[in-house]
Parts: sequence; structure tokens; C-alpha cells
Amino acid sequence: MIRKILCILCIIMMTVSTGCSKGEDETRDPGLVLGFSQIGSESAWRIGNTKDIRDQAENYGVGLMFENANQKQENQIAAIRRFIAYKVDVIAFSPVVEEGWDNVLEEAREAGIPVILVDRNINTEKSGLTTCLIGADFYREGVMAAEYLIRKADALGMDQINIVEITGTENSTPMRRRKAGFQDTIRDDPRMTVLESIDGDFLKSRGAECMRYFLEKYGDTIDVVFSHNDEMTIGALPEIEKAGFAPGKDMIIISIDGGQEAIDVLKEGKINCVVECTPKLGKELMETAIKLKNGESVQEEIHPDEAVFSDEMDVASIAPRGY
Ligand code: GZL
Repeated sequence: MIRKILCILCIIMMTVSTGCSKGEDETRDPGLVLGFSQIGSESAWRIGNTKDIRDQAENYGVGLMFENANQKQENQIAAIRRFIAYKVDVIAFSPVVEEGWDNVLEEAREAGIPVILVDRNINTEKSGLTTCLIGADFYREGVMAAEYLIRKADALGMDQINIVEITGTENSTPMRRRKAGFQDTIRDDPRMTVLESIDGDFLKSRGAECMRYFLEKYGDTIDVVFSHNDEMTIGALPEIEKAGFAPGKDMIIISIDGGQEAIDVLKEGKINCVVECTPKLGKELMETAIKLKNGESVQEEIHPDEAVFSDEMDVASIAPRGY
């Protein structure tokens, strides 16, 4: 009887100490410490990405050192140096821009700490600075936005299409790749003209400023607004309405991210198309970090599946987005 009680106590003690309970996923690794440098809190997408990473760290029993860089590259570099000093097992970060990471990533490599890129990429001449990129195919997102516009223009019988583009943060991967995918897809369509493209930095306030500038300069010649994220789109809409235009009707509005707020506006008919860019990358991040700690090989790139939501579908059927 005593042996039986001792045995039960042992099981309870192990569960309590490791945080694991019966039936937990065998990939949990309570011994893993992951340092993560997040760009900031600039959008619903980013806030959703942060929440998912925190939730998944909890779910996998991973020790998470989380730092918010408030949109500044120097803060990300300092955070990565702190992770190196702390001797974390794995470093992960979402680089605010693509260039300027070689020195700090060399330091991580010299310290023997593997680095995972989350969401965005870096641009470097050096090989082997990072182990894996987990994030969207931004070029494809730009292509899907343009493919929607071509279908819409065909359906409306438009023969001249003037586009203004509100881009994301200059020199960031999503800005460069969404722009390229969109432009490569419309390039051979003689109806399409991009009147101007300006940097909205993925911010709601800048989206409004950019739209005010476009309305003052181009007025009713604008047929399409292509915005690189929902935050800037939501900021632009009231400016369009203040100028006397009906967004979604007088102007075709195309956005990217797919957060709940933009989907609700799509359902109201004020946005015509929202290309999905899921922020839910935490599960893949934790599983990849655990594999690296265990000395296992990992995929070089992991891209989530993504959809397009638009006025071509029954928008009422779009499930809650969770971010
Ligand atoms: C895309 C991500 C972008 C989002 C913006 O994966 O990097 O940054 O589209 C966010 O909302 O600010």
C-alpha cells in the first residue's frame, strides 16, 4: 500500500516539476530556452503574432525570453546580444528590415546558437547565418492581390485602371516582395497604371496620411487602392469617405493580412479583397526550436497556407479570424 502511495506521489511530483501532464505532446521540451526579438506592436497582425508565440511557448513548455523592439533595428540587435550573453539555446527574430544583421548573426554563430527567422527575411551575402525561415510567401500574396484586381477589372469591363499603392515598411521583406509580386502580375496588362507608391510603414496613421496625399494629388482619377496591410487600409478608408467617395464602390480596395477588423469591413462592402497573411507561426517556431536543440535537421523554409477573401465569395461564411 505504501509503495502504491509513493508511486502516485512520484508521478504527481514529476508532472508538477516539468509542467507536463499525462498525454502531453512528446515534443515538449521544458529545458529549452528560446530568445525571441519581436519587431513591435504596430498592427493587429503583429499583436496576434506575439500572442500566438507566447501561447505556443506555454503549450510546448518552452522557456521564452521575449523582447519588443518598438520598430527599431538597434533594439533588435541589442536583444540578440543579450540572448547570446544569456546563452539561450535558440534565437529567433522577425527582422524589421532586411539588411544590417551580419555582425550580430556572426556573433550568434560564434557562440554556437542557432537562429530562426520568423515572418520576415534578411538580405546578406554571407551563408549559414540562419537555419530556417518560418513565414508567409509575400511574393505570392502580391500575385494574389493582382490576380484579384485583374478578375475584378474584367468583371467591371474597366479599360483604364489607375492604382495608388500604400506600401509597408521600406526595405522590409513583406514590402519588397508584395510590391514585386503585384507589379510582376500587372506588368503586361495595358489597362493597369500605378500612379504612385509611397511608404505607409504598416501603420494606421500613415495609411491615413498617404491616402490624404493621394486624394489631394489624384482625386477621382484613382480607381484602386492597393495597401500592404489592413492597418494602413483601415486608416485610409475614412479619408476616402471624407473626400466624398465610397470605398469598395467608387474605388476598389485591396488589402493584406486578413485580421478580424478588415474582414468585418469586407463584409460591409468597403474593402473588396483581403489576402490572408497568417500571424499564427508559433507552433512551427516551437517545433523547429526543439528540433534544433535536439540536434535534429530542420526545413530551410516553412510557408503556411494562405487564402484570399473577397467580394467574389459569400463573405458571411468567413469564420472568426482570431487576430
Ligand atoms: C507580414 C508582417 C507584416 C504585416 C503587418 O508577415 O511582417 O508586418 O503584414 C505587420 O501588419 O506590421
